[in-house]
Amino acid sequence: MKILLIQPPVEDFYQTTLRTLPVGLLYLAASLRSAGVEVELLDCQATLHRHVLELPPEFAYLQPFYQLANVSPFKLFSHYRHYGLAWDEIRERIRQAHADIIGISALFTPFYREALRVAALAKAVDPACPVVMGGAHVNACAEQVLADPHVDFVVLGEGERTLPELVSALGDNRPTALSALCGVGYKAGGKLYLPDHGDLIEDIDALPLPARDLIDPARYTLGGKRVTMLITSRGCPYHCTFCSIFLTAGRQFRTRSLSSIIAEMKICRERFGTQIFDIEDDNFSFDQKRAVAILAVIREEFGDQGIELLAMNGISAANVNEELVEAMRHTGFRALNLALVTSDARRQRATRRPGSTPHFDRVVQKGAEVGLEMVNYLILGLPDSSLEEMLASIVHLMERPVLIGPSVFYATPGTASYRQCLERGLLTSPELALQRSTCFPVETPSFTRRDLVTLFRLCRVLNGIKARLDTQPGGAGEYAWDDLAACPSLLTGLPRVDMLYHVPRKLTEVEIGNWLLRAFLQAGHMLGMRLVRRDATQVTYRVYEEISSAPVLATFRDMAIGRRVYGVKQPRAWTRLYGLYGPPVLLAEQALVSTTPLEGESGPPEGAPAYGSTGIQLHGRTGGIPTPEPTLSSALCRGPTGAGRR
Ligand code: B12
Ligand code: SF4
Repeated sequence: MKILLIQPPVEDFYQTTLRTLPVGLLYLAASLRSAGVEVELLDCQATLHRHVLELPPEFAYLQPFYQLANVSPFKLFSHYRHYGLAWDEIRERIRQAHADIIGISALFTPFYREALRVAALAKAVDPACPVVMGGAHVNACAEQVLADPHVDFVVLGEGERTLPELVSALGDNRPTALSALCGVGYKAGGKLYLPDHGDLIEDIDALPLPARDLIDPARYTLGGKRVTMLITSRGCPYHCTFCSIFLTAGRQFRTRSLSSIIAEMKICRERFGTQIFDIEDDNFSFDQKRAVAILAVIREEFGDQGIELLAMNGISAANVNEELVEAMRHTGFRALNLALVTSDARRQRATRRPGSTPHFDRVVQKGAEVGLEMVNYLILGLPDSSLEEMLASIVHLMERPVLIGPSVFYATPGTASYRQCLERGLLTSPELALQRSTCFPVETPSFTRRDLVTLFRLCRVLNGIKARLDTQPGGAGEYAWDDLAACPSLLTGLPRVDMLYHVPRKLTEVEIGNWLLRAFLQAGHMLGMRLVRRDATQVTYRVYEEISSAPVLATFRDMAIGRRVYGVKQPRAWTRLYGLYGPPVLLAEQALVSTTPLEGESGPPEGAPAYGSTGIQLHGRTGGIPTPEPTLSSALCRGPTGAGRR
């Protein structure tokens, strides 16, 4: 018997290439091989192939937020793309595999259409070849998946035991055995038969190690070093209302032995040249003593061999103490990915999120002391959260030496949050493909999509400031913002909405970022910048105003005045937002810009003078050239000891 295991392509506004290693399928492949089944892997995402797609009609409402050709480093997303092998190629690869069974991994509810399309291709190639589907989406929406005409079987829970049994039953032509198999859903007599629950493997140490020989290890690199996923435990005992992990991996914390973890790491190093291990456990730190012990054994085994560790799935600070932070730092962790979700105590209780903000702060303090670069994941738009509460979370992280990792809430079927959204009519559409972060799918009476977009962009802007603080020379004490962004060598003055700027060369992302940040800090506006044209002698940009929420920006300003922004790599580097200039004034109040639309975007009017001393020309729609405001430029060029700093 031969099975073809497929990881489908995804269609979205972005892809995180580094973390697409199909470790679930590699576990399944290893178990199938142990049972004597021949396995081929078709990882549709193991390619750099991507192409732009027309935006599906149900996504059209996102267009105003994702401006194409936006060159701002604070942009959210732009094109909707297909990431992975093209559909024709997938069909051809399925045809060439001549498999007896097709197994498809459907991990993501929002990408269910991609998984079903792969199933349809498989049936088009060979209608008699059974198609089996498993993965987190199947556990969330088993009935819908099985109802699809191109899916013959679904497997709930973990598939390492069930799939080989199913393959064996199909190989021996024993359809009667199906109902006896744990976790298998099937069709008979026009009816769907779904199991009560999926399989949960108690002794995960007994599982054969993932069949990494089926992938190209050189495809997954970070800074030129090979990286792989490592799973040391499965399951999480917590009940966070938005999380669907329990549907697949249960609530029992199941662990692997230290010797098995080390054995896997050794194989990865020796056979595949792995240097970085990304621990993707559901809750790595749930048992702190165990986590510390794992790290001690790794140090013992690989001491000076340059092993690096990551936990990109995020670690809940709830179960992290000082000893664990130190052990992480001493065992190859350079970064600590935390997952506070929200700093608001009421929301933490409502979402049953473990831990507290004061404890999170202690972990951050320790992380900074030992030199870990930290990022913290926040969820924006949880049902019942208020704008003030989300802004407070953002400001909290702004004032800590962590990058802000915002994720927009989406509701996964099978979770308490999903039920809550359904009951209260919070889903803007019943279409499950929209239940992804990039779709901002949930609005409530307390916040709109525009609010969420603004909050999301605000996080990017604050991270931009943090990054600038990190590139400044080290040392204790205050870092003045005007040293960092107010006097960039190239651009003077504030960028103005609907102006064309003609520049002798392409601006760097840092230059564009500095300039737009200045508009944000001094004028309180979130601007974008579009590359309009590029020829041999000049590059033309147009500045425009991003869609943003005035209440969010106003509340943020009120909260942020006099507060500090901290760097990440240099935790003691900080600046005071608005400290130098006081509360920002609205751009409109400066009355610098006419609102008449541009007459085409063809180039500057004849004789237009250079703006500032940098060769940049402004092109206003009325043909007139607005005079740069002298007070602004002089304020901008105050030296590092300039007045006004608090
Ligand atoms: C790594 C990961 C990613 C990676 C991508 C992984 C990949 N392979 O492509 C990245 C970081 C890119 C990612 C992104 C997203 N993710 Co993610 N991700 C995970 C994570 C943390 C681990 C997956 C994993 O490897 N698990 C370990 C292996 C062993 O388990 P497994 O893959 O589930 O496989 C087992 C079973 O499911 C089953 N099985 C799986 N496939 C098959 C196939 C067959 C035929 C059979 C029989 C059985 C079977 O058997 C396997 C072995 O036991 C999971 C959480 C989790 N613990 O699963 C979330 C998870 C899958 N992600 C989730 C989501 C929603 C997303 C996003 C869509 C969120 C968003 N931004 O909107 C994005 C996608 C964005 C994008 N544009 O790419 C949700 C999915 C829930 C759902 N029903 O939709 C999860 C469950 C997280 C959660 N908290 O709810 N993710
Ligand atoms: S701690 Fe993490 S894995 Fe556990 S339920 Fe909460 S979000 Fe899910």
